[in-house]
Amino acid sequence: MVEWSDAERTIITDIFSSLDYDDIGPKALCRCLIVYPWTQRYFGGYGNLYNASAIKTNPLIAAHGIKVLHGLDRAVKNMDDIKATYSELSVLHSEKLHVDPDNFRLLADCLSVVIAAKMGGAFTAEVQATFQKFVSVVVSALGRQYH
Ligand code: HEG
Repeated sequence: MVEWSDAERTIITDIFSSLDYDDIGPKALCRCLIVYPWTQRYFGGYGNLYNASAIKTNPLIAAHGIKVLHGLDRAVKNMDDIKATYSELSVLHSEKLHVDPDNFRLLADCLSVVIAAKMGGAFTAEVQATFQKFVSVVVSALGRQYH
């Protein structure tokens, strides 16, 4: 069971309440697809992913990035039971989508980079530590049904 201090809860809630999902979601997913090109294999039906500029202007990718970020919203609202919150989503990624669970970490890291770039100096080491803890719990929960 993961324990969250009041300070950590506040940091996570504050980050997500000021987040522009329509901006950050697409940027994080695009970054993942560009930096780790093997992650493109799951989006074969999304049309043109030929290069970085095609990925960044692909409307299906943008829409999916927004959807993923809204998926994280559920963890923010259920911080004390992220594991159960994601059990169905974990089954979906494992059994239906066959997404290699290593990729959850890669996307989480890209999201951290994008949020850090947006927050600038406000993304202090303390904020980063808390955000890292949050995404680690999410990544672990999403990988849960693979074992
Ligand atoms: Mg996944 C679908 C969330 C990582 C590939 N992902 C979804 C959906 C959500 C979601 C909410 C929609 C589920 C539904 O339709 O019921 N994804 C989500 C989160 C994270 C994540 C929160 C990690 C932070 N996903 C992830 C990664 C890949 C991936 C790393 C591949 C590299 N997701 C993927 C694909 C689909 C979803 C291919 C189906 C898309 C579609 O149906 O068009």
